Amino acid sequence: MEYTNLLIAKNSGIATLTINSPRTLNALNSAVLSELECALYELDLDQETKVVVMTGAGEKAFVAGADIKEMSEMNSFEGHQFGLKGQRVMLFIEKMKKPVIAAVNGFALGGGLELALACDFIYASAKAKLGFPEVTLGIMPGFGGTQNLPRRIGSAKANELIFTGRIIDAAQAQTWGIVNHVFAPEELMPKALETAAAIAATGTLGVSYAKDAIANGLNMSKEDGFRYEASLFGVLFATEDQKEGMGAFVEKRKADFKGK
Ligand code: CO8
Repeated sequence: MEYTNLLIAKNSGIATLTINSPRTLNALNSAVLSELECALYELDLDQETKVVVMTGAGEKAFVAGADIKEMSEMNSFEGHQFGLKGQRVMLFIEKMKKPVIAAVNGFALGGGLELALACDFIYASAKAKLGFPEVTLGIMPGFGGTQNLPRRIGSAKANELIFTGRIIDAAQAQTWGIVNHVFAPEELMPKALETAAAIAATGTLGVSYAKDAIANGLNMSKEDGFRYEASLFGVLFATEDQKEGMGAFVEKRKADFKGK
């Protein structure tokens, strides 16, 4: 499918998905959300794609939030529908078989931070700024931020960030555990792609099942999570990749994974 607001580049199993409306700092309007939903669905089905790296176009922003101009005209019903539409995208990222890395190159505010938090982990540029300014607009986070941020960093730090609307820099976000690594701006994409390549070189079925176990296990009791892990672990023994990966180790050669 052709996209107006997204750029997708594929190379060696890695798809780089760039939200491309830099004039509005890549703000998420309904059209961008619809395209994101389609593009992520396509990438999840795409046999060639093993890892997705998501970033924003331009020098300034990853995504500066949901589109305030569009939201300013919404009634309660439309606001609810818009929230559900954004949440569908965020939940889909969690359910994708493939890892999605957020490369936060600038502002990640409101819905932009929610999008980054929906990804499996975040790398940030040293000039990134992150926060939830929703309360300063008379609203609250609505694309999963009240659920994903406390799960990531605990409720006390999440409360402080969400209740104040304060915007923090990349170093603070790393200290708080929102961001895994901070890089010089020109290093961000090379480092994100390097990590993506390391993931793509593995038996990606194992990665996919581990993502499933982690995401679903967080919503279970520990005992149920262990049981769920064991069942996924067992399924991997029915795959060619398990035979290939272990066979290659025993035969002292490089594994040639097929993803099946
Ligand atoms: N929505 C729409 N347009 C935006 C947004 C946005 N979130 N952010 C920036 N823009 C536009 C600006 O209006 C401006 O357009 P124009 O040139 O036509 O005036 C252009 O992008 C450039 O922005 P600035 O001139 O403001 O750039 P600055 O460098 O001066 O400032 C900031 C950068 C600080 C990022 C500033 O643009 C800003 O504060 N933006 C808004 C940030 C924000 O509040 N984000 C949260 C939005 S609310 C949200 O995300 C809710 C998510 C859940 C929704 C659930 C619905 C139910």
